[in-house]
Amino acid sequence: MALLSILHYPDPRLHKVAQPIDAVDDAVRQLAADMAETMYAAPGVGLAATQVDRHIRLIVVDVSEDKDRLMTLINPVIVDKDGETVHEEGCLSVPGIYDKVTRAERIRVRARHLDGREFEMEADGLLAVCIQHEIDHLNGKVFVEYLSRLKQQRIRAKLLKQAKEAM
Ligand code: K1U
Ligand code: ZN
Repeated sequence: MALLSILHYPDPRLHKVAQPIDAVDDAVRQLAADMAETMYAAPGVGLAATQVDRHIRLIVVDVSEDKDRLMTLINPVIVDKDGETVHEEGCLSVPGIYDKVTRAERIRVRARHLDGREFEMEADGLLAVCIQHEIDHLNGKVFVEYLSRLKQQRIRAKLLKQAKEAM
């Protein structure tokens, strides 16, 4: 397995729309394993392939306390949603920035397992928030885009300054 490097906002590659996965092969399984390792090491509770510069529809999520409930979702689609919840979000691609985002409270998701089988699941709480956040990544959307234009400008300037200082 390998640790992958994570793109940081405002990298334009974070806005690419990911392509559906036609066949779940060894390359996809390897990428999923590397993404899980990268998510746990960060540490984070989710990661989308977009964030590691792979533009295919693959996400990994684990919101459990003991980090023993890894979920890998291929071609995830929200087929039903209801309610509204406001949750403080973070993002491994926007380090050090946390802010409140309004999303659906409960979702029903259709996806494929790593063995190619299709499944549906229901989610609420942090799991629902995290899956919506990761699917946004696959659609080229970063959570800061839910914030005001002024906040987005400040975040962009702060992260560009940090990136310059790290060079
Ligand atoms: O997509 C990502 O960048 C991962 C992101 C997922 C997420 C977190 C919170 C709300 C919505 C989506 C993160 O994992 S940020 C880090 C984080 O939340 C965390 C880190 C360590 C322990 C617990 C949480
Ligand atoms: Zn994120």
